[in-house]
Amino acid sequence: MKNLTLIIPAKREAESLPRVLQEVKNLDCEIIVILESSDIETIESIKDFNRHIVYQSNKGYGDALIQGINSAQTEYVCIFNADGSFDPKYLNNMLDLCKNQDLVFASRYLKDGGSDDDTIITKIGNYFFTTLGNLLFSLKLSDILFTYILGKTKSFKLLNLKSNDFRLCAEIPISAKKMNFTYMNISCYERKRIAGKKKVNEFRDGFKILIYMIKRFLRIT
Ligand SMILES: Nc1nc2c(ncn2[C@@H]2O[C@H](COP(=O)(O)OP(=O)(O)OP(=O)(O)O)[C@@H](O)[C@H]2O)c(=O)[nH]1
Ligand SMILES: [Mg+2]
Repeated sequence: MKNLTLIIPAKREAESLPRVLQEVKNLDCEIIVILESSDIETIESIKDFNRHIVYQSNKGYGDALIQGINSAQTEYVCIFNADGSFDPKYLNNMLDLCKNQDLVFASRYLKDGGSDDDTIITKIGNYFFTTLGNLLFSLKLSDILFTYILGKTKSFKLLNLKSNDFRLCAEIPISAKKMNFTYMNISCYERKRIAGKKKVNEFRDGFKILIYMIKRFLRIT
């Protein structure tokens, strides 16, 4: 996996991030952690790991991912959460499949997939946004908001991503479809967040994503 970089966005993840870095320590790939320079606790928590850290110049989940992707030097990148919910056992297969695709999306809602982290609200939300994405943009995805995505770095950069917040989860597949990228879903089991609090607010971020999708459909953004 020498040709892969894990892009790990982290915000107030002092309890989870060290355990995630420990778990991926022996993988033969690059790792870039993106966080805010003011997040002293998280920075302190990983000082022994000697990892490439990018301090984001702005704020937000999308901003962190865009900066991570732009910093990657390898042929492939994979978005990888700092909360322990992404199981690295899928990386090899995703990397293999990506040889013939621009992007590979992990999905919790295919056969053999699942989640220990979903709540009834996130499950309904995901189903709603996935159905909407498939209807408005003919995406053929089964889990639009999961954002465990491995792709060719060149393709990710061509997407010219702009969303600085969780709207990025919808921007990636919508822009990939508009650019006629090749992509596929693979089944994945999401683990529980190790510790700490999730940063997504289902209602505030869900509303932003809804408005974003409508605007993309109407071509006003
Ligand atoms: N650098 C940075 N990382 C962020 C920011 N917001 C969220 N993250 C990280 O992005 C990852 C995903 O955030 P979570 O809060 O777990 O949200 P999620 O996994 O999309 O949603 P849930 O499944 O509901 O937990 C985690 O590693 C967070 O620490 C941010 O503003 N800046
Ligand atoms: Mg999470």
